[in-house]
Amino acid sequence: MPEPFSFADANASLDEAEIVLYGVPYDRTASFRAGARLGPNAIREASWNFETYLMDHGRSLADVRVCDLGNTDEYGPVKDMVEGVRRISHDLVKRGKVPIVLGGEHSIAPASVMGFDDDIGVLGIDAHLDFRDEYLGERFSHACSARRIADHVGVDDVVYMGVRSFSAEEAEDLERLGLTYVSAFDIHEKGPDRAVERALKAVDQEKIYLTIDLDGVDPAYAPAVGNPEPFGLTPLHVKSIIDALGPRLVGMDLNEVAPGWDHGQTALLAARLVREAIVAIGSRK
Ligand SMILES: [Mn+2]
Repeated sequence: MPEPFSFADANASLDEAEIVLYGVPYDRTASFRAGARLGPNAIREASWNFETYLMDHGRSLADVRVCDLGNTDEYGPVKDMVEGVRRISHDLVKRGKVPIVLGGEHSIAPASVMGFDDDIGVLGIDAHLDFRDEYLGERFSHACSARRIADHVGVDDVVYMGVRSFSAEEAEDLERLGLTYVSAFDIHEKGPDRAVERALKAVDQEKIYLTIDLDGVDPAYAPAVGNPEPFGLTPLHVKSIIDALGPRLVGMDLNEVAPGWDHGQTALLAARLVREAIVAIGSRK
C-alpha cells in the first residue's frame, strides 16, 4: 500500500472527486475504552483487504471518484475539534462533494453535521441515544451526539436506529422534546427496511446525512468500540440501511473504532461499510 497510505481505491484528486474522505483522530471525551483517535488509520489499513469490485453491487469502486484527504490535526480542546471539522465539512459541501468522515469518537458527528445547512435529515446507527444535554461537564461529549445534532437541524430531523440504551433523564427528554428513535429490538423483529421507512417518514427531508457509531453493531461483530453494548445489529442490517439510503446521502461519518481493543474485525467491518457507502452513493449518477 502507498505511504502515507490512503483508503484503498481512493484514487481521485480533490478537484475531480465526488466523495471525499477525511479522518479525525480525536477521542478526548472518551469515557470507557479510549483509543478511537487511532481509528482512521486502522480503517484505512483494513480497506486494502477487499476487492475493488463489489460482487453484490456488480460494480467497481474504481468507477467512483473518491479522494482521501488524510487526517486533520490532533485537536486539543473539543471546541477546536468542533470548529475544525465543521469548517472542513462545510468547505467540501460548498464544493459539491460528499464528505465521509472517519472517527474518532462520536463527538465528530455533530461537528460535521454543523458544516451543512439545516435542511437535511440526520439518521444515526448507535446503541445509545446520545441525547444527554451534557456529560461529565462537556456539551460536545461523544454521549451528546444526537442532542447537539438536534440543536442544528431540529429535533424532528434526527432519528437514531439500533438504540438499546439510554438514561432515565434521556427518556424524559425524548418524551418532552419529541425525539423519534428505532430500537435494536424493533430492527431484529421487523427488519432494517422498516426502520429506514420509519426514520425517513419522521425526518421528512430529501437529503440525508448518516452517522454510524459502530457500537450500533453487536459487540460479537464489532468488539473494539468505546462503549460496547449487547443485543446489537448485525453487519448485514447496517449494509441494508446504507444500501437503502445510498441515493439520498449527502454526507456520512463512521466513528468509535478503537483499534487497541481489536483483533482486526472491527476495523475490517468499518472499512467494508465505508466501501458499501461509497458504492451506494456513487451508484446514483
Ligand atoms: Mn454509541
